[in-house]
Amino acid sequence: MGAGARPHPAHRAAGRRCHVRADRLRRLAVAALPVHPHRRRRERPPRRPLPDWLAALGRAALADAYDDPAAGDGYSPDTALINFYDGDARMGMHQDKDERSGAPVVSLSIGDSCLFRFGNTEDRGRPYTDVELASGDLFVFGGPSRFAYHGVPKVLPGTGDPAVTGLPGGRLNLTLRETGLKD
Ligand SMILES: O=C(O)CCC(=O)C(=O)O
Repeated sequence: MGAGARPHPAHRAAGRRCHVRADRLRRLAVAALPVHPHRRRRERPPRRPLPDWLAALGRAALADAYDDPAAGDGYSPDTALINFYDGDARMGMHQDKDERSGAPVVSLSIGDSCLFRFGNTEDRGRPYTDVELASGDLFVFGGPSRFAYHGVPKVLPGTGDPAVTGLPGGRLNLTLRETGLKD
């Protein structure tokens, strides 16, 4: 996966981070933009299958994060959850527990950087690690960190490059998940 692929040492035993190339980012930003994060359920269009190239990106992220070409084998995400953060947006500490599978969650950042808080599996408090996620960073929640509490205390406005992402401002986060849901 290109420059920045080596996970930060702080995340070797916890979540794992790597980086995605700029041309992929533009493709993802364009694909993601029509989805409004606050659209009410009854207004949602029917679910469409996750594009193969996006699932392949998830598999490549696992192989990269674990330094193991086989780590993505069998990973079959069926859902991409997309969050848009404007300059003031935050996300509180929470665990991702809705999926029926314990398969890893692969999280991709596009646009403005953010402060990402990666915690423990017991509660929302310390110990946690704060890490800046920039556009193109992939963060993998797998193994013992799959159900770690995490959140986004702050977005860093003006840190993204619209020429690369096509996003005029704000931050998009896209998480790949195996939900096992059919529709
Ligand atoms: O925006 C992020 O990096 C985290 C998103 C998240 O925690 C979630 O969708 O559950």
